[in-house]
Amino acid sequence: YGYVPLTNVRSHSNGLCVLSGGVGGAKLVVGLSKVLKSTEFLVVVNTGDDFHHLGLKICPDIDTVTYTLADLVDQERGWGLKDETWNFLNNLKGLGGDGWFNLGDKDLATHVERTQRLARGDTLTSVTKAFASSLGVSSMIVPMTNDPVSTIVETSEEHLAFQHYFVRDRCLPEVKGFHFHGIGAAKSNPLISEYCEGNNNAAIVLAPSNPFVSIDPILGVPGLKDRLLSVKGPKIAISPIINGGAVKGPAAKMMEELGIPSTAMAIANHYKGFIDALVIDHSDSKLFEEIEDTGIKVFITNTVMRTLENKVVLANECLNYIDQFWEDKW
Ligand code: FO1
Repeated sequence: YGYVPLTNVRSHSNGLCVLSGGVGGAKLVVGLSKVLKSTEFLVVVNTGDDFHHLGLKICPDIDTVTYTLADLVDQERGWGLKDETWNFLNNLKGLGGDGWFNLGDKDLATHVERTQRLARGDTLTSVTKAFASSLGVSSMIVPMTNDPVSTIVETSEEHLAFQHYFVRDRCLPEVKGFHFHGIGAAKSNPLISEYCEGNNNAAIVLAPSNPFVSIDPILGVPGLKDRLLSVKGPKIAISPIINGGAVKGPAAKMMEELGIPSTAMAIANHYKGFIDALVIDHSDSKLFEEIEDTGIKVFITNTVMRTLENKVVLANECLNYIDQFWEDKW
């Protein structure tokens, strides 16, 4: 991380609830964490990517957000810990074990300890909070639910659990659809409703995460979407599609396979009915009118977050849009 002037720090007393997946969402959350106090925003994280592997409970998006905020994430991969070693994985492979999912030696401690704590009855929320605190992260990171939900990718051949599709099969199978196993019985994290209760004017921000496999599982938890809609602040999404492609991950490929054009316009249509505004990149400025015709307000800025400065600027821009909403300048 480079030098970022602290003059960016600002107050945002209405509160903000950001819905996030892994890598892309974590980048925006870092930006927000540099300009807001940790008490001023709640990060609701997707748990549809979670799975059991080698007897361990793995929560990739929670770990990515936590490691990123702790400045411990491997910047190049976007997930896992920096300065990682792979002795466990290599030895496992040497024994003929299941080595397709890359668990680093340091990262392994997180999964082992989380699995232990869950087995003795702790909730995923309390484990997440404890780990964040141990890593020096004061931001409020909460799983969408404490109950098990698994994103299933329906492909032309078979139904695959998300990590099997994403990591083992390298997103190669053709996507036909998605469903979220267990979601019907999942209770939304009570901390989200509590936050909405205490911050009735909170803004809701959908991070530039994959709409199908990161944001939809969160909005699909029974009652959660309506609870978020009931708060009075603006609901804003940042398009994960920039100039027809995704910065990282399979969002654009998924859209093509589903017969949806991979454009910011399609993102607007996907979130229509939930969002008031969509933040798009300069390179998509030609879509301004077409998107605004749907009744969704459009803001144009730089949404590519390569540097820390990019992240802080985008976070600040989102806060400016939210302020403008209250000043009735939309
Ligand atoms: N992503 C990969 O592409 N390959 C991996 O082997 C891999 C391992 C892994 C281990 C722990 C962890 O927290 C994340 C890991 N990820 C890996 C990332 C993860 O699959 C994705 O970030 C998310 O699930 C998509 O949001």
